[in-house]
Amino acid sequence: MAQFEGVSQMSAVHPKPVGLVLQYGTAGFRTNSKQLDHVMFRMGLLATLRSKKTKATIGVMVTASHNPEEDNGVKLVDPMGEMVTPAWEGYATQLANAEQEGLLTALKDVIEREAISIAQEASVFVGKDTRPSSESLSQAVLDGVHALESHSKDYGLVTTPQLHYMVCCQNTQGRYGDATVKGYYQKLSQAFIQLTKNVPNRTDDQKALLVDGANGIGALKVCEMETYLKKELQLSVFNDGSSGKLNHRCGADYVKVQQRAPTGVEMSAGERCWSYDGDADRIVYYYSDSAGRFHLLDGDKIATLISTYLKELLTQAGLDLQIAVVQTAYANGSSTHYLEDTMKVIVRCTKTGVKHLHHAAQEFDIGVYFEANGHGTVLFSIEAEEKIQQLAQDSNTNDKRKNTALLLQNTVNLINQTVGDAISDMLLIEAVLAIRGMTVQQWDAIYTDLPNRQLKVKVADRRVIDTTDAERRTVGPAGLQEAIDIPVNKHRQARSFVRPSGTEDVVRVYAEADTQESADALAHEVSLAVY
Ligand code: NG1
Ligand code: ZN
Repeated sequence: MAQFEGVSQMSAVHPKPVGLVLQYGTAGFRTNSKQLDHVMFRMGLLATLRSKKTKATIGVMVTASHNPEEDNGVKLVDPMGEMVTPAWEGYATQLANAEQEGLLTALKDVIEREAISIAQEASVFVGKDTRPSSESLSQAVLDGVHALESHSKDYGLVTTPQLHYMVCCQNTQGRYGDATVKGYYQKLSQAFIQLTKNVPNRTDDQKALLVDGANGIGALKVCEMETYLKKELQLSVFNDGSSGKLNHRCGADYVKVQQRAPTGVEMSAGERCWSYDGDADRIVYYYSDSAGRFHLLDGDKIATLISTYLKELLTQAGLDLQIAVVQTAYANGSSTHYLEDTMKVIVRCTKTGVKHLHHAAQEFDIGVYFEANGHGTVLFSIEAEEKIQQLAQDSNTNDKRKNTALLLQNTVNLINQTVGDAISDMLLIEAVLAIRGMTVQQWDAIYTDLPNRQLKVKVADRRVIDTTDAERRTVGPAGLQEAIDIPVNKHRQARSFVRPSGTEDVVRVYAEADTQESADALAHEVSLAVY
């Protein structure tokens, strides 16, 4: 068939290094950018097949998020903006690892197993982050799409959540919004302005924020967004990519893991600051107090702030909707306690990776999900959105309930429900702080984090570690869990677990305890058990 000849010809331009084996991990493929050209071409092919199968537009995002600038990666976006299914992750691995002469066979195997009609039209949206390698790698994706004679739209430089949003808008015929970057800014900024317009006496100080753009796409896009906000937020953007290296001593991952401010941000005591990661799907807030102490407000604090706000609105509106918070094992123990015992909301724990959290959040009327690293969003069920809309339009409703329903409606519009989105999350957090008249210090004081430490351990083969119970315990290799339990039992309020990273060639160690010294010692002791 002519299409397969095109694939053969083009794949010769994007050859696979013999013997190289890669795995579709927590967030797609991720490794040094020099090893990825063939993977990108093949993901262009696979996205086309997925589009033919689903008869919908599929997204391909070229990014390695928080990884160093030298790395790159790719992930596929399914029709409603969600991650692809496990079976297709398997096909991705199969296709990426087929040797050059076996590529057509691997491709035909997917076509056969999924009973794909190759004549079906296809459409693929492509986006990329600001890494130097992203330009040629996204071209390789497009080459893959074109080799199968399919339609593509290249969005160029966009954040990961923006690409998810475009895919969802396209596949819902505009019901979710316009599939343009401008449409995205308009929808979010209008919702933000509506939410904050009745907040009395917002001073310039309250509107001012410091931004660490991680020298990446987030910096670029938040500056574009700012013009739509009509001075309702006043941003000072640092690490905007004009001189520094992506994610180098800056960005959300650095700030969260190192528990310190990024370099390049000039912060004074009490100023509200936030950091994005390399593809702007994560956000963490922080400030330094008058004694110069650094305070981090991570994904757990964000989830608490948002769920408290939503719960209050639901009560005021008299809406009987079930709200839940979804976390991972990395969630600080204090946050889980606060949510369950004080807030009385349902808390679920899933494996690491937003696809797992997203899935769990879909089970509730309102599912707030955040990884501790600041990656998350809120999902509203169709029924929940309908109930909110009915109340907002009901002429028999009293003014107070109606206004609350309108606040809820604008909150829904402000949230990018397709995936965690640092720009949308930032606007939501700012709106909630403004509406509740809260300072960052008051938000921070809702509960106190247990001291904690994250470490990375390099081992010969991280895949030998097998976990269970949402990654909170290991079941292999034999004896490892017992070796972790011994130091855990020596410390107070202690918890620790290990798991192989899906994005880096390391084992991650997490420990928390009643003091920082204890948490540090525990993390160290558990690292020794992993070697
Ligand atoms: P890995 O490398 O599998 O731990 C990291 C994050 C995830 C997720 C992915 C994708 C931690 C501990 N892990 O995964 O939560 O965000 O990257 O970016 O933060
Ligand atoms: Zn990211």
